[in-house]
Amino acid sequence: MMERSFVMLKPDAVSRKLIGRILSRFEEKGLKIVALNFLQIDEDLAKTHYGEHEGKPFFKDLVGYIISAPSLAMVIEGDDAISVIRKIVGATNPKEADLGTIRGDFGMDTGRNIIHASDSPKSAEREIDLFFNRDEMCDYEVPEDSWVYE
Ligand code: 3AN
Repeated sequence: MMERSFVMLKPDAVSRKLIGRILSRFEEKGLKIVALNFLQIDEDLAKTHYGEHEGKPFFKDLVGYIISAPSLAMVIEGDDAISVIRKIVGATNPKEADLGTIRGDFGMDTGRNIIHASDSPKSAEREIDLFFNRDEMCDYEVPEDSWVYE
């Protein structure tokens, strides 16, 4: 099923100049970027985005980390995109994430885990709405699609 997921390269990914290498992984897989926004997230948006973690011991540090430098927010489309992207991203703790995943290859610490990706269709919808207007997403087809999907 065609799905859209919300993905965000966090401040560590941007500041460590990993944007190109990480975006390449999604493009090479056959997924399609349909929206991009480079922004410095403010505290209100960070707290809303991570609302489910409010009250947890790491919440304050998580918000501080997310607002500390620019992030790259995006919407990525593909067949079963939400679960495929979670596999590409890897486990929350980069030390435990499999090598070959983004977190497994680029990270060391849960508090600096490089990237966010929606964990369900419901979160994807909520997160996309939080970061993008409908008219900021592009519907487009490329000839390569017929070489990616049967
Ligand atoms: P994921 O990003 O893999 O879906 P979540 O949703 O459980 O993981 O956590 C959201 C974010 O909160 C993580 N990406 C990480 O930055 C932070 N986080 C989660 N658990 C911890 C923890 N035990 N210590 C520090 N930060 C955490």
